[in-house]
Amino acid sequence: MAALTDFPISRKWPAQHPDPIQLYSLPPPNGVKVSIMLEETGLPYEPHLVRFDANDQMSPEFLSLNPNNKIPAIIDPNGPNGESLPLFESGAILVYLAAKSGRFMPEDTRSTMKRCNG
Ligand SMILES: N[C@@H](CCC(=O)N[C@@H](CS)C(=O)NCC(=O)O)C(=O)O
Repeated sequence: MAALTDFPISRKWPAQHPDPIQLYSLPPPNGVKVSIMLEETGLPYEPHLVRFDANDQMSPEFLSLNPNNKIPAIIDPNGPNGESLPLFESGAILVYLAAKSGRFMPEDTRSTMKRCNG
């Protein structure tokens, strides 16, 4: 089972608190939507600023988490089965956080979509 310190990104952005979700991001829309989701779900997280003006997204440490050099990315040290889960792509992160928190995702997607579509 990988510990947070096994991820090279934690060398450039060390965790002050190793238990909460680690967020690597900054405020453009793709970053903000994950920050909003974390705030709305109340899931504890530790933010780390990825500075575009320093080209942080191209650093080997960041690329080890997301080879696409895009924010946002997260590591959940307490992912499924208690294992660390690294994740990138804002949509995938939103779905994961909805599932983890049990919020913002309908239990019955089909009937919800029928209601939306009339
Ligand atoms: N499909 C990706 C897009 C992420 C994305 O485009 N991130 C931009 C900022 S909003 C980025 O990191 N750009 C840095 C770069 O391209 O070097 C997602 O939804 O997460």
